[in-house]
Amino acid sequence: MDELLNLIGGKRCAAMSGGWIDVHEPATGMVYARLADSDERDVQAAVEAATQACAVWQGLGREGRSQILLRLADLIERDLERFAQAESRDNGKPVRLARTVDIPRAVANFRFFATAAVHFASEAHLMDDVAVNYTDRQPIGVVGAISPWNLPLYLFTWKIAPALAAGNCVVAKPSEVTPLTAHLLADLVEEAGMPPGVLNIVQGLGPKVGAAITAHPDIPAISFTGGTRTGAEIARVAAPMFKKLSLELGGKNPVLVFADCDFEEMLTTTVRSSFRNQGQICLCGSRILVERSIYERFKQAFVERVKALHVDDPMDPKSDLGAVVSQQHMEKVLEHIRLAKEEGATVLCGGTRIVLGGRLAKGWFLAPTVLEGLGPGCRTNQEEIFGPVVTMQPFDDEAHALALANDSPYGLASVVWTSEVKRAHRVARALRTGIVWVNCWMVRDLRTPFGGMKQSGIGREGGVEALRFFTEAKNVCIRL
Ligand code: TXE
Repeated sequence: MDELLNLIGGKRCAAMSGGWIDVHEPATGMVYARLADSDERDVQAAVEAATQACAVWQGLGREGRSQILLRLADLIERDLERFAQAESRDNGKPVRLARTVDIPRAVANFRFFATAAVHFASEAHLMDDVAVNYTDRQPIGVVGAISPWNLPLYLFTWKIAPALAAGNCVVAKPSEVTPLTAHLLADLVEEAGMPPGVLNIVQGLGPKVGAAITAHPDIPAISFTGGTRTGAEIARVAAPMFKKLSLELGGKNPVLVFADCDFEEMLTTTVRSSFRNQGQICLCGSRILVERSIYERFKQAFVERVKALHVDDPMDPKSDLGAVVSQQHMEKVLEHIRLAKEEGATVLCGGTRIVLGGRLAKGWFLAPTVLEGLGPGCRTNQEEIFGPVVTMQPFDDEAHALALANDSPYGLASVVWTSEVKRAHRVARALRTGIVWVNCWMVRDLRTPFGGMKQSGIGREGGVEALRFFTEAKNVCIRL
């Protein structure tokens, strides 16, 4: 059985506890690897290694660091197929998706931040004849990165690439549910020419490894993506230590469909934005709001398309949906569907587990599910489900659409479908979300700020925002 190890000070090692955690393959429900069950001792060793490596890493300068990160990107690209197969096996997502989105975007993250850091400029403020101020943005030192299971390598690299490019050394923890591609990445670090200790990967459970990173006094900044409850716990522990925090949390994203939209384009994209990655993307639209005049037409066409989606072996290139990530998560989603029925929902399609044959007989597959008949205030429309489940609600006019859309504790992303430019601007301004897509979804420019309002988190990632987060701004004022 494969052993998934830590990377500490350039060495691959098991946990100091000697313990292991089972790692499951969602499509079969079977254990296929074991993971180092690390704890605060491994985090301590990683922090020491990272602290020691800071001088070497910073001494390489932006150009030197950039070249190493670009080499790492090339190596991931060289091994793309291996990474894609691993991601699909570990997470349950269709291999086609891992091959075309997850792994290429991990490569893009390294390429983008490797070059962005070289071009990152800082400000100067001239006070007439009195003085000149310049802002020196220096690396923080050792930073923490804690990432989730839904887009494992993609979100892991989305954090570590800017942190490293900005000159920091990193203690990173992938999700214990999907540790495989971070384990494979660790194998490439030395080949890329990265000095030992610059990137440390500590595998293991959130309440042990994640909590130890959060509480460690020598990690002054933490970038986290995951559940809102975990984000709140990290904020609680970090606040008295005045740590810098970037928290990317959950979402309950509205999709606003106006009658004047391009119907076919909207329909195709809305099927994707609802069920891509089995609905396990924080950006998926889970509350579909449709103008009443086209509600019935949309409902019929949408349900027909959703019923045609092919849920099957993630390794089969024809599969639209694979398995959800864990048994626990499957049960959580099924419990939400049960609750929705109790709240009075009509299940238009799906609503059940799918049992496939052969080696997939014990896999965690769910039918894509469309619900209607629920008001905005019920739990189904308020709580993040994070699975292949969407609700539909009709609206009467723009004001009604906005009231429904903004009636949420979350504020991550929203999608607007309309052909009217003025409406697009008006509605985009009024939506209380950090990201608004108009007539598209998941179109990503890595220079743009990424993050949410309300319970979707604090701070922004991406582009200059990420490089600012991973540096300390120091003003130097010189008398003229
Ligand atoms: O996430 P956790 P879970 C949402 C989604 C999902 C729910 C719970 O609704 O159903 O969160 O998922 C680490 N201190 N999202 O429980 O636990 C953990 O090991 C420090 C949204 O799987 O938040 C993992 O590495 N770290 C989402 C990471 O936090 C801790 C993506 C995320 O896991 C910790 C995933 C602790 N006390 C889930 N406890 C998104 N926004 O994309 C756990 N961790």
